[in-house]
Amino acid sequence: MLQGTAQAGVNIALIKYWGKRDAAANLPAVGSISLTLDHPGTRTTVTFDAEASADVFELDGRMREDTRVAGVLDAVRAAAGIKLRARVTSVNTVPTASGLASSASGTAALGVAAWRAAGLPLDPLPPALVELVRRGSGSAPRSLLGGLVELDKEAGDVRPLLAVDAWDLRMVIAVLTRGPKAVSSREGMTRTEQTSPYYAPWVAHHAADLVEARAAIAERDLPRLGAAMERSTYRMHACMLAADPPLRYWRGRTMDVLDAVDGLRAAGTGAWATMDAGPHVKILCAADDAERVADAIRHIEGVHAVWVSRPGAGAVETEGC
Ligand code: 2P0
Repeated sequence: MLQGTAQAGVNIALIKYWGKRDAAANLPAVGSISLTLDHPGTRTTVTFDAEASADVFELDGRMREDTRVAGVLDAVRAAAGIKLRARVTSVNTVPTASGLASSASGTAALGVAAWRAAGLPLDPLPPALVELVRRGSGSAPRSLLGGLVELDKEAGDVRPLLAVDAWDLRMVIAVLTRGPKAVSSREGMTRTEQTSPYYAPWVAHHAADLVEARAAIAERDLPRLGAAMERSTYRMHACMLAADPPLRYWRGRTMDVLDAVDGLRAAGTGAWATMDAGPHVKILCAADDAERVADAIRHIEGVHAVWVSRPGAGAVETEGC
């Protein structure tokens, strides 16, 4: 019996990925820059078992069918030259498929657990592992690394921009729903690519946002990084809103939290918002401002929970569940 367990944190994109240049290889049309968080994310155990006749996948105590899990397991089996079927047991600490980056932490944890279960080495980070994780979920390779991370659109690989403890940032997350989103990111991207007249301009302008964010990170310039993050966010959502039918992941309460962030900034607190394929608002700020930011949004109607996260480490092999 071959077994591995891994833990991966969620990552939040500051400069957004939306759209693919090669759907079959799941290669992105644009690069992205993200912050991996210390939020526990997903913990997964993979057991390749000679007794097992089929792969089985249990998420949060319930059996699931998931072609992406099968794809990751097949790729690991091919890399390791094994044919054994696997039992996969996974625990998610963020709501699944809700726009809180559970697919990134889930796929990264699965990839590392399966890789180690098959006895393959993790250090240095193998390109084949990055690729199979990216094929599972385009945002997931970013959770393999800690701190600020860039995913390159050409090769689809990842590189660290700034280590976990190099910049004491916080991400304050307003959790606005518990349920899954109506349209998956994958389906939403396809619809945007095929129907949004703003998709081509989104791709064309994207490189400048990456340049700006890299420069801001190099200088530890939070207002500059926050502004670049908000621009990338609103451009991505404008492009989605122009799809046919429109993709609108926001709720009224999303706007209420965004108003509160604008209010904080007008009153002199450095706080910048981002949203993904879901209604939740993630607010980037300095460590010293995190409690003030959390207090400003905690009592807004419809805010289920507020998490304050620090920069976190990349996916790691850990003890069994
Ligand atoms: C991101 N998102 O950069 C962007 C911003 C959502 C909005 O990456 O199709 O679940 O598996 O590559 O990774 C969500 O996309 O999509 C995502 P696939 P994934 O974080």
